[in-house]
Amino acid sequence: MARGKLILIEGLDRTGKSTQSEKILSALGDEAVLLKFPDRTTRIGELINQYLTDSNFELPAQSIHLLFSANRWELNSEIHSLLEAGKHVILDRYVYSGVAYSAAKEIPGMDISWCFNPDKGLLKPDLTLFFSNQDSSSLQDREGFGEERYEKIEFQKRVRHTFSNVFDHISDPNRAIVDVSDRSIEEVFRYIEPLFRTVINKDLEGFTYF
Ligand code: NYM
Ligand code: MG
Repeated sequence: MARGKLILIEGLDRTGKSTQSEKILSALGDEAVLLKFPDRTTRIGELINQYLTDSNFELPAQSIHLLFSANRWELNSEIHSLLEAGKHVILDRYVYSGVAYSAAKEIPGMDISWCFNPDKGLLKPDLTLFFSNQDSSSLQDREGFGEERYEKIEFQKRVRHTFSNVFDHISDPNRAIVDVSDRSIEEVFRYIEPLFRTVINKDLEGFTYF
């Protein structure tokens, strides 16, 4: 049986990642499963959720970084099994968010290379779509923006910049940038559908790893 494909939707906060991930899932039906990182339902995920939603719950930047990575590792073998069973796995955020949000804190010693290290060896997606908008100022208008840690315009600007450095650091020919500015949900979906369908129809053997 052909293995399933690993499709990653990445990007800044509130660029429509979750909406499009759901639309890909509906388009693929029961051939696919959708997983979201952080997965807040595990014990590690509960800690991450607490860190994101409770400003009184502090952790060293290194510790929360390693928890986000640990959260990916705890699902790695499940993702592997799903792909081997022929299911396509759609990921809503993954390694690139992990590196970009932490490195954007600009903590001495926590550079991109340090941040990437604990994720080395994780399954590498067959396709990564990076959702980007022209600038972060419209974020202020998005419902709910500002409720969680990291949802601040200044920080988002740094994350945007850091993502592009992360992409320079981690080479990947199977990555595309999707500019979502001024595009409706349907327009974005029409743009990405041929991209993920092409990957799904490919006959790939074996896996690649970060
Ligand atoms: N985030 C997400 C990280 O800082 N590191 C990671 O490894 C991942 C996967 O968590 N602002 C940040 C990005 C988001 C926040 O994600 C919660 P979401 O998709 O808004 O639930
Ligand atoms: Mg969010």
